[in-house]
Amino acid sequence: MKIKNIFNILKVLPILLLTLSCDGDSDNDGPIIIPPTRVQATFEMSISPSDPNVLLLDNKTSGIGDFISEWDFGQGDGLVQDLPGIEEVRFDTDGTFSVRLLVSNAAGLTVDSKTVVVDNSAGGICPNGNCGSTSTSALKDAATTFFVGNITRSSRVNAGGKHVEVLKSDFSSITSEYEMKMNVMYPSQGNYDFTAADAIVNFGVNNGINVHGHALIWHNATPDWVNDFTGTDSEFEAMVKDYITTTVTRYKGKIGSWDVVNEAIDDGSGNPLRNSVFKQKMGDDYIKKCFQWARDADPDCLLFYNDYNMASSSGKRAAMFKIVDDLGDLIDGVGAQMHISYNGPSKSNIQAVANGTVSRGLKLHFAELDIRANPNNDQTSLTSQRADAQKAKFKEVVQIYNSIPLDNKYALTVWGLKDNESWLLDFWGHADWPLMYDDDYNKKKAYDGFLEGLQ
Ligand code: 9MR
Repeated sequence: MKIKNIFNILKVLPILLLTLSCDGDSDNDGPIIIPPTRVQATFEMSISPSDPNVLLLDNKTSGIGDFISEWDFGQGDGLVQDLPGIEEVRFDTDGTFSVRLLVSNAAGLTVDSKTVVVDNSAGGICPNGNCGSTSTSALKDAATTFFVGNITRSSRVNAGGKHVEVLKSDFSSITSEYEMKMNVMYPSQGNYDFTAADAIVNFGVNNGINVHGHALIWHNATPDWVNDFTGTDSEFEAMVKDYITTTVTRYKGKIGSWDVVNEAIDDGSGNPLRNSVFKQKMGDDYIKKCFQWARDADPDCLLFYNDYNMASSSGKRAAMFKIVDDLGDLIDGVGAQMHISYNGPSKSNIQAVANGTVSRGLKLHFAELDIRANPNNDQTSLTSQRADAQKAKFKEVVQIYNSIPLDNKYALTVWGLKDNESWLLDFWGHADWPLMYDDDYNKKKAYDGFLEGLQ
């Protein structure tokens, strides 16, 4: 609904023709017609300081000659002519609107458009379309009894910029998203490559940020030469021992913990051990051997077993605790990946992971937290209702973690900073918004959920 009155003075002016007189020594002498230039529609918008449901629209289009500017406020009222000064437009209804400025002259039509999101439960028109948090509390400062982690990449820590700024301001622990896995650190036999891992570890050390090592052994990040290993089984085992010893020793004293083995349990019936190349060549006790070599290389480093679906599958959880019990003193903690959704698994199933870990006197790492807001692909944008539900789940997870005894706490690691960087988008192949920051690093409601979970 437009506030100010519209008066219709259409400024249709003639096409600009410029006639120049020339010397006359060319066959092509004569009037030169300079065609009108296209004028690019441009506008700026802001929220009225005196009314959070009023948008201020400022037509910034400039150019040579005359042009007509018209607005489409995206509320079904058609086109209205732009008037001198700033337009004030009310947006009272929740929803997402497309505001367009259409500018035409004799050269044609150009359009500038911007999206307006209104969420009255979040206070009216959302700044930059972000109906999320305006909190200024840093996560790491609010969480005083455990590390708040996130993932990173060497390219991102090397580039600096906003990613690094947010990591440093909100997080007290980092995990390499993929560069501290065997396929990257040990790409060919006898040739280690720690370039990327070094960059990440050094970034953590230099900035006083804990580094969690992830992950020494994972069937899904094993280089081809290891999967196709041509030597004997004892040569294979010696190779794995050398890899673990070399890697853990390299970062001794620099990183606080390692996921020694990741995702060793199969999802199939009975949750047996996955039939990985490590199991095939080293036997069922390959996990114990790997933990022993890691322990020997750095006795002060916390050693974790890390796996997914710990909350949603009681069978897998039981298989995980069986592995953990068999490891005895070789293991310090359980890494429970938290790839979950706004609507599940239930609070009691998440609590069961915490209870099982605490009752064994182990540290708990809620690892790889992301909360899908669109698991059934029934949304094209993050609605206010879904953002609220996602926020509630973030709060629930943090509350459960924050309530365990101090001795069992270690870290809660979120698997990604901004929504558009999440691995889930490619994995599921449709839109989702599973993290705490939107694509522009604005804090979402999920961020407030995390903070509220700490209260
Ligand atoms: O998010 C990670 C993705 O960028 C990597 O390509 C992939 C392979 O290294 O690993 C992803 O992270 C996985 C994590 O290491 C273990 N649990 C499942 C995560 C998602 O696949």
